[in-house]
Amino acid sequence: MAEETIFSKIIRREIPADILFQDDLVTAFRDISAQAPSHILIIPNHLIPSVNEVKASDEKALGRMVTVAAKLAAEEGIAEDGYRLIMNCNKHAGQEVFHIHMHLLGGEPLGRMLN
Ligand code: IU
Repeated sequence: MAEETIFSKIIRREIPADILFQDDLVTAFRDISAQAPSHILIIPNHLIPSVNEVKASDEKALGRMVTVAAKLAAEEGIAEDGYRLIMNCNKHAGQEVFHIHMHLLGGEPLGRMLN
C-alpha cells in the first residue's frame, strides 16, 4: 500500500486548501507556491503515487483530470492565450508529492522548456 500524502487530507478537507473543483473522481486546488498567475493542481481522489504506477483502471480519473483542466483554464480566463499542463514523475523531474498531480500553469508567457 502506498503512503498517503498531504493531498489525501486536502481531498478529505481535513486541512485547508483553495479548492476550485471536486467531483467523484478528481479534486483541483490552487498550488500553495504559485509559479505563474494561475497555478492549479488537479489530482485523482484515489492515491496513485506517480505516473509509473498508473493502471488501466485509472484511465477514467486521468481523463477527467484533463477535462477539468480545460474547464478551469476557461474559468481562469487563460484558455485563449494558452497554458501548460505538467506531470512530474520521480526524481529527475523533481516530483515532490507522491500523489499524482497535473500542474495547470498560465496567465503569462511561460518560458520554453522544449523546442
Ligand atoms: P511536484 O510536481 O511534486 O514538484 O509538485 C508539488 C507541488 O505541490 C508544488 O508545486 C507545491 O507547491 C505543491 N504543494 C501544494 O500546493 N500544497 C501543499 O501542501 C504541498 C505542495 I506539501
